[in-house]
Amino acid sequence: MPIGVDLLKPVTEVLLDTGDILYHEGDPNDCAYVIESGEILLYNDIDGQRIECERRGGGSILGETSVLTGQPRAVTVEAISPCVAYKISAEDILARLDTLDPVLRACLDTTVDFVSRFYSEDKDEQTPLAPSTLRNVNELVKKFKFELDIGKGIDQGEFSLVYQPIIELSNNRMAGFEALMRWQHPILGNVPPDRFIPVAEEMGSIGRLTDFAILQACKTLQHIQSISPAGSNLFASVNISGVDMARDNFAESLKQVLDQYELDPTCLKLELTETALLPNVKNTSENFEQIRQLGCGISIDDFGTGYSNLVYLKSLPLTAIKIDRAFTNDVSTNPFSRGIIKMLVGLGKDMNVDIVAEGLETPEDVKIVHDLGCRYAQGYYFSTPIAKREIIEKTSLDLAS
Ligand code: G
Ligand code: G
Ligand code: MN
Repeated sequence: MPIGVDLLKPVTEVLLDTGDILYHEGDPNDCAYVIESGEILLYNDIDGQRIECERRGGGSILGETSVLTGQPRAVTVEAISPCVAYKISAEDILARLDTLDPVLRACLDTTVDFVSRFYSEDKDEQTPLAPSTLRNVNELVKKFKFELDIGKGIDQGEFSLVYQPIIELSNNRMAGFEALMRWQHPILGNVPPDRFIPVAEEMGSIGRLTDFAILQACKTLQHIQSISPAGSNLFASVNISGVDMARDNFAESLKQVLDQYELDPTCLKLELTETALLPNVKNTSENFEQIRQLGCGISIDDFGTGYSNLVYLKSLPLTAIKIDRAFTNDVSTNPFSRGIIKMLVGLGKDMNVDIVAEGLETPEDVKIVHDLGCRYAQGYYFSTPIAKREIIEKTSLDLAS
């Protein structure tokens, strides 16, 4: 389960030259380091004599023992070749530790105890090289790099939103739009959200991405509403992560953006993908309650896939269910898909929740989901996701007709 993003401190990159001291024996511990490349030497200074403990290279973690034992640094650490490392705060490590499976936690605690005793014993003179303890270091380093790139990308304007119209089937008009994030990476080019959102959720930058999406979507909505009074009923749907719901004052920050753009809160809908398990913390239920009190909508996205869970329907204050395209793309040939949609429409009526059919590509599919009773529809048949300028043009044409 992801850790609440407010608990995660940003990862920072540390570059060392040969001879640089990372920390001294006896220093307080406040972080650990994952070494990507280069080599460092761990040593003690005993009565002016340097006693070397061990060398560590790429794929090692460093400084973890004092973080885990809560003791000051047991050794001095010096770079013996140029190093690239990533710094992780002690708080972050301890928060991650709290999420561990209890059996693994016991293994770790026992090992820490063992290692502490090992460090207190006399050493060989030949300074052995410790094995890399992180088998997944490449994967981990890739994530760190990606996370740093996301942070840089936000600062440098590499992220943008595109907008996909959502149609009210009773009158075939645009009722709102879904904001979808795009990332133009300077080297990798266009990186799809399926690749960067999971990393941002795991590493902590999701909060900044969500804030960006909410701000930009509200700005676009205000722009459209200011052009045409008929646009005042249009809504913007923004995808958020389960992790966002665990953030301190997330609902309060939404209110500030809505106030800033003078938007009616009912015009903002948050789409929550049910594949992301909701962190079960106090903040989550408070945020849900406050967001509903504020008047914003809350939709369950991609319903019917992933960790599909009817308990969510029962326990969350939802305003809409978006049926995943897995059930709409074969609706004309598969009676099972039609049955599921029919069931969800019935459930929606009982629960007073709107049903949105996603991923519609043909007029036949649109007719079927309309006949089955879905209120809203979205998909390439109506429009692919389009740029801000285009959605503004499209809405002014649609509203004028
Ligand atoms: O637009 P595209 O099909 O590439 O989107 C793929 C997935 O990424 C979708 O499931 C969508 O919900 C998710 N996604 C797109 N934009 C955002 C965003 O701004 N925030 C979050 N959390 N998810 C997004
Ligand atoms: O998971 P979510 O519903 O947020 O995903 C939205 C994504 O689905 C968008 O990135 C969009 O590109 C994609 N999408 C929207 N309409 C269609 C469609 O009609 N067919 C297919 N295959 N994908 C679609
Ligand atoms: Mn969505």
